[in-house]
Amino acid sequence: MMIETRNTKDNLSTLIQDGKNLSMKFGFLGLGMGGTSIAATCADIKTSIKNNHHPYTALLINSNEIDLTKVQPINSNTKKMLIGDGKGAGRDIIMGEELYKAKADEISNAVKTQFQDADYVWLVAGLGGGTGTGAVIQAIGTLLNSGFSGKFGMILTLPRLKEGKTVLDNALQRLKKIGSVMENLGPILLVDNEKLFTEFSLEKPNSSVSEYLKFSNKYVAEALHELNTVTASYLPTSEYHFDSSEFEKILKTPGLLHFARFTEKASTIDASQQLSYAQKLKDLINRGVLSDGYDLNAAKRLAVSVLTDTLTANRLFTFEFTKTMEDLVNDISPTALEKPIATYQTNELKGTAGVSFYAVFAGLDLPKDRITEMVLEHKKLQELENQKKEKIDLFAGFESESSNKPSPNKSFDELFGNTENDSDKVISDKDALMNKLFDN
Ligand SMILES: Nc1nc2c(ncn2[C@@H]2O[C@H](COP(=O)(O)OP(=O)(O)OP(=O)(O)O)[C@@H](O)[C@H]2O)c(=O)[nH]1
Ligand SMILES: [Mg+2]
Repeated sequence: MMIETRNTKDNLSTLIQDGKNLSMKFGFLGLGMGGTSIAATCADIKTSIKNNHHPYTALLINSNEIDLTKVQPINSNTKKMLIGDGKGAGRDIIMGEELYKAKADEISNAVKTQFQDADYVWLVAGLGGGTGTGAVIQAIGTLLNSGFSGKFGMILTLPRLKEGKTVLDNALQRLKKIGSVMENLGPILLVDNEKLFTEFSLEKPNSSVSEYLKFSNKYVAEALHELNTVTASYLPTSEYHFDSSEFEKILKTPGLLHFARFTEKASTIDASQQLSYAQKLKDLINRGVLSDGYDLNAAKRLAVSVLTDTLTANRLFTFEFTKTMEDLVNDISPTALEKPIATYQTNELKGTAGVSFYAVFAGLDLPKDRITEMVLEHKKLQELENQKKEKIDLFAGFESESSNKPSPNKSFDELFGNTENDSDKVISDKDALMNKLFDN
């Protein structure tokens, strides 16, 4: 299944992660528990296992001290910052926003220092909580005013449907706000917890949510790093190249960013099977990696890269192959402004690693079906809550046949037994209670 394939450390991904060039030096600004966890994992990526080199860096901001302590970055360049009194924002987005605002100047200075060598910053938040979701708009402001205008994107998680009404409400409020100004911002990479969690739990039914979160964070980090490396490391075999400058354009394209990747064993591949893996690529593009439900027809930009060893490249990258791939992307996104199909080969792979396909789509709208699902779930929960409220009035519509109206002369004690009644407070409480109970 898909997750197995992604998780497998094949030669190719080991090679990609081990000391290749990067298109961009990323910085990660993480907000809240989800945001800091993902940002820390992204910055923990190493380019060379031997040299222990971390090419990225992160600034982790949370209002909950315990949660901030729990995130333990390996990368010693990653910095943490506590906002508020350490008790968290308890799913209150107004509080999350206020706590951030109170430290905005300090954060702004920390951002400038922490990301002075970064080419590009990813603002990371888990949508649904109080801190990350509350602070995300303010943090956009910080980046715009700290020299990162046009040089930042967002990684946002979508909550699972079962996380409850408040979480959905918070997430939808922010998505709506961000969606309305999206055309003026950088790309947004959605990590759909509902989708990934469902796939993960099918794959590993006995695992826990925390195992899932760890897995998904690592998965986001590796996927992003892989894209950043593939675009900078290999020699193209044709005139088309999905290179660093192409990647940079994608990272400047407003709207949703979507991608798919898979690796096929080289031994099972030859040019005559191109239709079958073109179909597989198409299926995986629709299924997506981190999220799905996009209208790919609307993509402004896309790129497909195919990477393999020299031997496989010689028999695979035929004119026919390129044509099949071109037909595929034209079918999926006919109006995209640019759509290079880039094929790469490397001598470093010895014919056993396989063929890796990467497809990236930029400039998409929010995933309609997923947002609709969240809105409907929120509506359903709201209706259930309303019904519950109605139920509180157990005796609504009850009319007594006998006259059992209380005598207004009865004292509180006579009605309710031994209660103090000599203080003003009790008297006014009593009056209020009486009024409420007996509608006097
Ligand atoms: N993929 C992923 N999603 C996460 C992770 N942690 C939390 N989330 C998601 O992020 C949402 C927001 O949760 P948190 O990040 O814990 O919230 P917070 O920003 O700390 O806000 P408060 O705790 O309410 O102040 C959750 O509803 C989850 O859907 C994580 O490690 N990985
Ligand atoms: Mg929290």
